[in-house]
Amino acid sequence: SSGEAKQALVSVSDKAGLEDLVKGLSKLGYALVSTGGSARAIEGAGVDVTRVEALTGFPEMLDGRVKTLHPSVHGGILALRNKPEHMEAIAQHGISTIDVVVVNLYPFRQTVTADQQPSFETAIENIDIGGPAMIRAAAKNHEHVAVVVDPSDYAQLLQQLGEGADDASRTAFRRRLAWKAFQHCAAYDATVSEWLWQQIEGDAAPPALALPLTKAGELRYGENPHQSAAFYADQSLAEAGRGGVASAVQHHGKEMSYNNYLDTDAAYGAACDYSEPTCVVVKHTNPCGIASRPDLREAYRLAVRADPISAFGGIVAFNRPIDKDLAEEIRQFRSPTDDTTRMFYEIVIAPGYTPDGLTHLQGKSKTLRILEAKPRQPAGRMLRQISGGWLYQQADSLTPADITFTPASDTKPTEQQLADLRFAWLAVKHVKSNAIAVAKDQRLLGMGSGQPNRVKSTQIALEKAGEEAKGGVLASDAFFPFSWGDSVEIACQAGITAIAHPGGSMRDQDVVDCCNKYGVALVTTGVRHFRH
Ligand code: 93A
Repeated sequence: SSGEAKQALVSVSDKAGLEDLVKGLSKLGYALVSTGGSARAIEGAGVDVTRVEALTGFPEMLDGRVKTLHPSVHGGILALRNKPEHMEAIAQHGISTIDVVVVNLYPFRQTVTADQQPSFETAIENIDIGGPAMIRAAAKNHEHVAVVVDPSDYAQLLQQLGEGADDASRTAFRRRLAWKAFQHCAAYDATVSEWLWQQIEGDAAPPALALPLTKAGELRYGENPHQSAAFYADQSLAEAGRGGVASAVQHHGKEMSYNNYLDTDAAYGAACDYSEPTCVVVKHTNPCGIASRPDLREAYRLAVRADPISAFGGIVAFNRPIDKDLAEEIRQFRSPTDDTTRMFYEIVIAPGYTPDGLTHLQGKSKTLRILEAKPRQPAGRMLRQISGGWLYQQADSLTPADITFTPASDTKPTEQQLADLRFAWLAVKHVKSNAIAVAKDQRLLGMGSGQPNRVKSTQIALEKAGEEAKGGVLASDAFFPFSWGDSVEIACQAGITAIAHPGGSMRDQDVVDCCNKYGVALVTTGVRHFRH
């Protein structure tokens, strides 16, 4: 603004850091222009401010829907300072340039994810129009305008506008601000559009997807040290309190790695699916030990014993808070295969800790990562990347409570067997396909995972269970492609007394005949739990 004071336009919903910012801008010689609530806050801080109505010669209209949408604002932001025609045009209309734009938007996401659900009309009123218009205009003209959308950038803004900074660093800073500004608007629009789709079609897969993802952390590397990596949080889930492992609090230990996040998500997802007090031990995203017991210490010991070799260096998840006694047990428990060695884990995760439980667990080792997260609810949408795109599906939220276990053989399952089948069925849901789980007395005895051949998964699960398979139950995540000498017969011969599978194979009758031959109880679930 030739000759006159430089102008900064401030219109913020989030007033954090505003006082220091406006005092700093004023000290640097900037004249402040602002909208209603922001202007009142600036006056409150004792700084002079011009109301945007004075600039536009127009009152705020339509309940605030039109506040800043005016050529006096947008001309002042968008004019190219090095183009004489632009400068003449704004001068003709008495518009002066705006050099700094500080805007953050109506808190749409917080509004629609609040515990008290807003009405449709209230949500609509929270869609910011004038704010993004200013942000985008300023970001487009970042060659001449600094645009700030994030209060954590205020300090650096003041520093860059001050005398110390050189032109090259100012230019680079404005470009970075512009990048963030477009990112801010894109995330905002993504949230609005996703909410709108939910109002129309609920959980159905939308025709297009844009997600409000923000980097939540740097990761040292990806699955392997030669792969760079970072971690992005889904803001809409985080703010709705459904952030799961992504929003976990780390109380202790080394930095989380890429593989740590994957494995912890698998472990906690499985643990939180069980309603009884349960411990799950995971290695490489697969549960290798699971046990439910009223006494969590006992659940923990049994979960480790299911496969102590795999549990070593694994992730241990609980669905109940950890107290001092349990912490002590985790700290001292020795390897069931070699009692000179204390068990070592990468991570312990639980929905909470008693104060002395936490102190005790911290004493286990410097490196042990101790996490606390809200009990996980499966997210509505699940996305996975393939080359060239993403796959969308609704989360597999079925639990045994939703499923009817229908007897299919001459021998009917006992109550005890049914309870164990439910337990095993929940286990296979969390094991990579082809998944087979062998369980008895509410604990996993063995599981076979990830084999391309179901017979092989069955053999592995039975081998792990060993002698204990006798009297146990077996669950299969998908139907048995039956032939004699196949999984079902191997299981019957190993002493399994009850089997659950989805059913639906052309060869179902062969499976039934085989179970009848051995007097084994067979139930069908009608649903499967593939996990690829
Ligand atoms: O309703 S709007 O879409 N229409 C506008 O013209 C407008 N100009 C700024 N919302 C508009 N804003 C937004 O008002 C800003 O993005 C900011 O979030 C908020 C600041 O209002 P106040 O200063 O009254 O608290």
